[in-house]
Amino acid sequence: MENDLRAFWMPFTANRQFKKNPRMFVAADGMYYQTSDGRQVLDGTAGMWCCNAGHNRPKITEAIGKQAKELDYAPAFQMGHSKVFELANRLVELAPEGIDHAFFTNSGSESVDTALKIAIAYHRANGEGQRTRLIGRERGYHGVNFGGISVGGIVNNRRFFGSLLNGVDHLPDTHIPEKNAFTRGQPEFGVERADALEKIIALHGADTVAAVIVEPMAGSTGVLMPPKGYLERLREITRKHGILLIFDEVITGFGRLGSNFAAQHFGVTPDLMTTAKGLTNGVIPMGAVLCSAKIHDVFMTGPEHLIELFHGYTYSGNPIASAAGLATLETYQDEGLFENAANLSSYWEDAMHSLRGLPHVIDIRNMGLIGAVELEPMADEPTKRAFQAFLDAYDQGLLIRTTGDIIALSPPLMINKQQIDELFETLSSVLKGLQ
Ligand code: PXG
Repeated sequence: MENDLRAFWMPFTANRQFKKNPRMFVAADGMYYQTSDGRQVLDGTAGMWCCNAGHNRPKITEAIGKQAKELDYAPAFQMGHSKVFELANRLVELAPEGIDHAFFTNSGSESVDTALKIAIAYHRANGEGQRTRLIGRERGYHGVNFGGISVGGIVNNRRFFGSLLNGVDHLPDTHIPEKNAFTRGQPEFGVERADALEKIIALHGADTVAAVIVEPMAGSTGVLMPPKGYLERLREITRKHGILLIFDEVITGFGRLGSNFAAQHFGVTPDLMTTAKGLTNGVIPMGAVLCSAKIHDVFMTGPEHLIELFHGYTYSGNPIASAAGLATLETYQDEGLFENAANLSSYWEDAMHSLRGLPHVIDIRNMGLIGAVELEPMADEPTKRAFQAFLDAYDQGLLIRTTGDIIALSPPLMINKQQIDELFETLSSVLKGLQ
């Protein structure tokens, strides 16, 4: 077995440990995975925050097969096909008012680097070529390409990879457990952390800053909620200084918080939004950057035969991905999945907070169909306790994600109350058994 598994260098995985004791899925349907040893595992994470409609959804799988037979590939540059235009229109309809255009990519990481490039190029096209600085946030996750890790704030994703992009600065994170532990929804404390932006801007000069990028709710770093008023404050400050605001909605997009996007959930509209994951239910790689007409239109000047933006990918708007995207959005709508997430969010919240008081639990946070349980790290062995919880949960028939000593939950939006009960019964038994 060890030999068979050698060639594949697995991403973000403890390769040697995995290959000694592999965990393999062979099938998936609805809310459940099936393992190679014939067990059903409840999907507590929607794959990796992407299978928002659940697994093996007929509309999506059929659309992919049909499209593959009809038009398998069309060149992405200087050629078109109808589905990608249709999908762009559907996305813009779902987005908040003022977001009018979609640029397609193949992943969240590519969406982030695309958005950062558009922001810098926008200022240049607008006669402000000196605005090149990018501001991210500590503990931010914006994928793994050079732009994304430069504005990102997760130390292990940065420290091994050289000097990264120049001219990047970071806001402080918004995690204040000493004041906000066990908050339901948005925490009370921390709006002043947005004011750090004024200081960063003053340090560099507003006219050198292109964009601020944040996750409206930080997912990968352990589910950190925006404090009340925080996103509004960021919007106010960026607008005042002519700086673009980018929301990285790779996780929060497509119903995760019970609304189309986090922008609508919080009532704050950015200039650009990055998406991926739930766009195609994770079934086919695809991402999209959504932006305002103000940004797009600045590029649409000059001679009409010239390319306006020197950026794009071989698979931007690939026909099969576009068909999968359309079928996914239809499934969300037909089944009322965003509404289901909104309706279940208080049941989910109560279930999350029922874990309070179990061994090692030092914080619980939740919003929409997202939750995190933070565990006290083992002395001298950070991350080990949560990873043990992951292994035990898998053995007991539940898939969870962990980051540091934080357990993150984000089930498919098709989940029902009975499955929520099943999820928390298993998790509670796992937590009770931890060293
Ligand atoms: N931005 C955000 C906010 C993300 O969460 C990316 C960009 C990058 O997307 P791609 O498609 O390039 O992976 C992400 C990805 C986890 C987990 O368990 C989270 C992500 C990916 C894998 C695992 O928290 N987020």
